[in-house]
Amino acid sequence: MATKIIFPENFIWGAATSSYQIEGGWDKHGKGESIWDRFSHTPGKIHNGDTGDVANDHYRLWKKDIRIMKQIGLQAYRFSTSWPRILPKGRGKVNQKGLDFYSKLVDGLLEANIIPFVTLYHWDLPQMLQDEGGWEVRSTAEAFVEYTEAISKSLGDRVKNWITHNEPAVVAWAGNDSGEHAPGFKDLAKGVPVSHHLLLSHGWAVPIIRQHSPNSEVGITLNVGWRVPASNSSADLNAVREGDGKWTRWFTDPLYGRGYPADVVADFERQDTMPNSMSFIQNGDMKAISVPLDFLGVNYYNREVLRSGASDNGPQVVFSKPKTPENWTEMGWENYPEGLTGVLSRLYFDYKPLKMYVTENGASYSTPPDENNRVKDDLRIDYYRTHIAAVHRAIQAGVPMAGYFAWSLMDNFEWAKGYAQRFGLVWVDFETQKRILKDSAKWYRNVIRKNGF
Ligand code: IFM
Repeated sequence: MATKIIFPENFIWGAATSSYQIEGGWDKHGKGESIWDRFSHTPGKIHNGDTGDVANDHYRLWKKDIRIMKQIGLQAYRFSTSWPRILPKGRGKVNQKGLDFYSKLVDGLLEANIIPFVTLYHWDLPQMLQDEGGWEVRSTAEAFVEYTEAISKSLGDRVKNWITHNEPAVVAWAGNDSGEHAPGFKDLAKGVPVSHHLLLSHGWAVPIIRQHSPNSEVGITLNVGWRVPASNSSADLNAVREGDGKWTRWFTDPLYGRGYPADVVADFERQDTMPNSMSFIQNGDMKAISVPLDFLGVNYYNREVLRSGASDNGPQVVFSKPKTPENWTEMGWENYPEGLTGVLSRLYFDYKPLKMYVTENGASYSTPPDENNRVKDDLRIDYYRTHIAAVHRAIQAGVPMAGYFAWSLMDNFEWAKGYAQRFGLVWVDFETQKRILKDSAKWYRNVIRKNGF
């Protein structure tokens, strides 16, 4: 007989999205241009020339989307607010219509008995701030404080769960080092100060949120993968140390008061990218960054088995299992649920956050609707089942898990991959904006009902 997996009583079940990936309405009602508008409008940057101009048209269809959340039985919904919708120039005059949109969305969620989890920055920086240097310059962190003021003053009476940043590592390294994301730089020397200013803006924002949103909980969301060496060679072991250092410890260590990890500073210096050796750090910055948090959000998708020396572009991710759809999602990411238990346990026992959420977890499979309009996405169900069980194992090991958010509520704009990758519990026809609950959404509804499976 299958073992029953039942979660703690107050465990929260949700799903997540982000503004640029679903809203559309990119220039509606006074919204300013974001770096993702600019990037997606630049030929050659996004698969198939896709853009987020319309995306899921959620800016118009949000009521329908709340009804869908209700149908799935979601207890919480994690979404992000678009900075240029609220401050079209990044700072200065507030666009009331932008604030009104989120205010109505929050009211709608609360009426539907769904707890809003608001993320302030899920990558859509106002282009005007990018024109002044973007996150590479300190003034962008100062502008983030203005943005935080505006949104937390407006929603702080009703929103009680806040996330400052989503995946600052991806912002820093995919946006400024590999260049795959907006603004598209390929320069580690930019990425390093970008990471610092992201963290600093987080540290400055937390007390502002607490001021305007009493009795709320504030955290940050980090993407943390599970990295293992392809062999016991010192080169492969070092590839894991380096990857973990750059993508995880570079963020977790300063957030938890340990400063930037010395081995990673040395890695960066070896790459000759650190002129004036971290001179962008000013007095008080590290203290601000390590402001105590109420929770840590973790986004987990896959494992990386790393082999060093295979190319000049750093270690290669090697595949040790047959490349079947069960083992590899369509993103080319390994399906490895054990890594989620590992990541959650490691973060908890290393840094002792007060509590933790899985703020994103999910799989890209493009299973289409059949002739009866049914989406039989069994592979996604298997992915969720095994990963949710992995969260449960972390709880049994003593990790204070408070909730789980599926990525994503619905298929959406998957950044540089455009609409080709589908992560949704809900199928979206991007021509007609028709939504269909996939089998995984129905399966998840049962998990929520039973608080487990
Ligand atoms: O779609 C993204 C999301 O915006 C951030 N985390 C990873 C997801 C899948 O790539």
